[in-house]
Amino acid sequence: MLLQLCHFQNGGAKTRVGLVLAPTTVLDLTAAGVERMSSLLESEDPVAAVTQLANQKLPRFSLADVRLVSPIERQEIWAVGVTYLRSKKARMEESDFSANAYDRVYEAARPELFFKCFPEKVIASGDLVGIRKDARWNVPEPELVLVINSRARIVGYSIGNDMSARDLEGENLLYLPQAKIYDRSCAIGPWITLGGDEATARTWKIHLSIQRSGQIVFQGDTAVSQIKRGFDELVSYLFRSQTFPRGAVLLTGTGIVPPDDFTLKAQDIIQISINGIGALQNSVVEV
Ligand code: DO4
Ligand code: MG
Repeated sequence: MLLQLCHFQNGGAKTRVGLVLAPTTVLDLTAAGVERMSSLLESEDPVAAVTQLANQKLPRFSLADVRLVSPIERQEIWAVGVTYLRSKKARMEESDFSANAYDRVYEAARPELFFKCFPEKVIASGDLVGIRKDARWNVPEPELVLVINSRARIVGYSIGNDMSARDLEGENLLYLPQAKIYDRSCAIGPWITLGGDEATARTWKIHLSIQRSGQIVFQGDTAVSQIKRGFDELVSYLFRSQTFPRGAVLLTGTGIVPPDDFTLKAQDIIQISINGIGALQNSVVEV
């Protein structure tokens, strides 16, 4: 059974932990004493812990009446690149002198892992996602997110947008951090889904649509099954010679690439959905 854990605010500034009871209700787990989502993610059996809490009589709210907040608490945000053939081809086309690097990393044993941001920089579903003012080719990267606890165990999944400035990335590989890390460059949400194993996640499909002035200006699809590397392989490289006492989240790469003449504009609305999880929606602002 899949369970969806969210962070929400109900009028006040306090962020509460909730269990989403599909399709429209949130059960308030903070009323049962859960102050941090990580206490559940770090437990021996997160699904059993949440199921036990859900059996209590707890306050319920309508999803429409609460504000969803980023589901990431204190985990570092990492990403992996060039995990889909589509991404490798796009990267090779956008870059003159780095093309060979992308070709090599796609085939290499060691994946391309990069630091994306600290949790304070992650924006929630419904917030504004950023495009860089000093870039001319900005795109969303819709990605499945692995939520990993401090013991390197994948305990959940979410939806991520690894916003990227392709002109900077293509100009010089050394500009990758600037292409990837800036204000509002990472959206994750709307919640964390517990209870799915890798085999289940590999049946999921990812859909991206971008609306401008009420019209869809791009849409595309991919399948999680197209990710070249196993989830355990990715997590084991991330945890090599490195510990994550507060856990980590890992964006698993993009398999949807808009055409080369497409760039995002302020006020575009980006929607990324993964069946089995939900939908992440953000409109775009220049930063
Ligand atoms: O080196 C480029 C990063 C590529 C990336 O973020 C992706 O494939 O998703
Ligand atoms: Mg990416």
